[in-house]
Amino acid sequence: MAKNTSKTSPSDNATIHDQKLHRGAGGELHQFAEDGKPVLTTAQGGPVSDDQNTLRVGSRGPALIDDFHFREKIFHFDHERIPERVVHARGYGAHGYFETYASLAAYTRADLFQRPGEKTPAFVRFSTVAGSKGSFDLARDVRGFAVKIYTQQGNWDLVGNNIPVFFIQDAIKFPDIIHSVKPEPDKEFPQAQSAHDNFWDFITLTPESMHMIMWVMSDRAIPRSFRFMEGFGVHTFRFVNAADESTFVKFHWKPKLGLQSVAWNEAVKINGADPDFHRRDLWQSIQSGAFPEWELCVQLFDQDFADTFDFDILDPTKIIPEEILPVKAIGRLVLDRMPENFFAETEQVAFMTQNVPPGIDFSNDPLLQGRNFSYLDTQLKRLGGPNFTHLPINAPKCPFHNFQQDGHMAMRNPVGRVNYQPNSWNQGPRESPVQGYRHFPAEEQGPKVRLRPESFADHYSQARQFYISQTPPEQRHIAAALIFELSKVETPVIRERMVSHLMNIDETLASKVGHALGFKSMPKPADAAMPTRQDLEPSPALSIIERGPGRFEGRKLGILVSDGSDAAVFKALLAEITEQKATFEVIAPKIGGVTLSDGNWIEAHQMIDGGPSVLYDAVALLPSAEGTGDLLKEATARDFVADAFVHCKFIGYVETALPLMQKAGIADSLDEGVIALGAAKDVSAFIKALGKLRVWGREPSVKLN
Ligand code: HDE
Repeated sequence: MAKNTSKTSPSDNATIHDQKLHRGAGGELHQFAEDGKPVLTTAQGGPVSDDQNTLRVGSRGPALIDDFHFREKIFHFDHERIPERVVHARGYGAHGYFETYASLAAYTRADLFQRPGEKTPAFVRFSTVAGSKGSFDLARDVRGFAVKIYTQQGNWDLVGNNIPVFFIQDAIKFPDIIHSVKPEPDKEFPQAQSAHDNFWDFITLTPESMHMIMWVMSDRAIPRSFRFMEGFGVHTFRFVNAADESTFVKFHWKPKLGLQSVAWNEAVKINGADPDFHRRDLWQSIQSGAFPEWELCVQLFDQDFADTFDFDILDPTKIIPEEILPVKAIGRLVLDRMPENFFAETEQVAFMTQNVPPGIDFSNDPLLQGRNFSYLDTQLKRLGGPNFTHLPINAPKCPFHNFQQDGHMAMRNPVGRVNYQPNSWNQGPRESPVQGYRHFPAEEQGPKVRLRPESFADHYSQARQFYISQTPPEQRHIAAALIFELSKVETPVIRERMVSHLMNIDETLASKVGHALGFKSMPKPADAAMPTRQDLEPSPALSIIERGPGRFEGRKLGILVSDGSDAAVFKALLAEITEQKATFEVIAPKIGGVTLSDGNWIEAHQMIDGGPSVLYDAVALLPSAEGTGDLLKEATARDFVADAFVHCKFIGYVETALPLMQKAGIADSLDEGVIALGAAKDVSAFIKALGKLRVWGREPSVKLN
């Protein structure tokens, strides 16, 4: 037989004689190759002799169909993909726990809310909505914030978003809004973008979307990290206590590290520099032991409040401002473990709004009710059969018993004779009117109609309230986002239609946008079913900047160094950063690192081309005089400095870096955010200033927007 020249595995010359056979305690046969590694097997368990070459006639002859190993290997590979989620395809998950603060027995009989300090396992999946699974993280988009809590009374899925309202009031419009934002069907682009005609066409023909549009055009849609964003259950739910009394509830997740977003110009560049920016951030923080945390807060209210509140509490395009109905923290969610396998856990996790334990119930929000009906279909389609609850990530962690059986991939199968009830054999589980789920016995009556309630008709007042609740930089960002998005709309009438809606929200905003789009004259305000209320007070709770952390914890400093960088300043920076529970990366001309002024070598995390300043919350420029001379010639080094300045970041610098700052065009416009690190003692002042995160006062002068 011809000598085999294409083998590459270390077991090249292994023969059956080289293998060691061991029998396990249960009599199972463990086979080890010569190097001590287990023998590769087929899925059927058969040992494989050659994984490098298909079976063929002679070394150059045709392949043979009796190569069952090849057939099985390729067959399995060909089926590795399951359909991606039709929405929220790109996502990233983590495990953790929910900890209850105090008993909520007065409001709900849900078991997880009864005992202070009790921890319940949880899994969270964050996502973008529009892009496909391989799209980039920093699309302008809503973020999904889906939480599965494995309670002792079954799984509770709170499938929320990072924005507390939605585009539409009725689930029947969901395919339309989603079709409109997804790539246009003939071109199959744009990917993960709302800046195109179909989206804005649908939006401008759907005034109920205006409140949500203001949120999506705000910085909420470009979060800096999953760790720095809020989550919302969106709909009104019910808590139901042991006496079957109902209290309405809205759920909010509040991040411990405060809110933070990036600038749009930054988002665009991050997508190029690191399309996995949010994933990497979550991975790195959990792996390093900095576990992200949110408080679960509730707004609780009764029917009287619902009857007197300005808007219909069933309308998912409305919020209840926190200033009117304060939130109460009832527990915390901590994420402390990454999945071992992305596919098994994050990709196969199946969230369903209808998963609620006894004590949590639904309101008649028509969007929620449509969702309760819809999510089961999506799981069947994606996971391929009715047994998706057998997957470990979806299985309850409490005892469970039922007579469901068979179906594709059944992993749990009934044992014994009885698979029905009632039965005379005194076997199997029984229903329990006391412990089982009891729906709140709401009384309902009325004609069967397809009708939107009149109480849902005000589409502009809360859009306006959101806008006037923003700080000036945030208002500028909303205007800039609208201008950018509409500039990508090719059909002028759609642009005009949007500005006519803005006229009902805020005339100054409308004229700013109209002017920037080059309108010769302003359109008339859109016809409105109800006039915009001018009396709603601003709600500071809606501003990200107002809700900033005031500290640098959990943020990342980028430190630009070269050979000969001042070792004392570098060490002082590291000490302060660690003290703040923040992180840092060293960016150097070469990935191999640099030698500091004291002769010590330090490793680089990034080479300058791979570590642009958009990846950091603030930067420190520490190159030596000689290092600066070299960096001056590098476009990426100049961009590093110029971008940090334009993105309104804090910049610390040593004097030797000044020529680089000069070359980047910032040396003549230094402001309070550009801080000299003359000596190690200046470092404290610099790090303290970082808590403000950005120098928004700089923004108008750099014309970021
Ligand atoms: Fe979803 N949504 N949705 N949705 N949704 C899905 O379920 C749907 C809505 C949300 O990380 C799908 O498993 C309908 C609002 C999140 O796996 C699908 C309607 C909110 C996730 C589906 C809505 C959400 C989904 C696709 C209109 C915020 C990701 C894959 C009535 C409160 C969950 C899947 C994850 C996923 C249907 C509206 C949040 C198709 C019909 C409003 C966070 O079933």
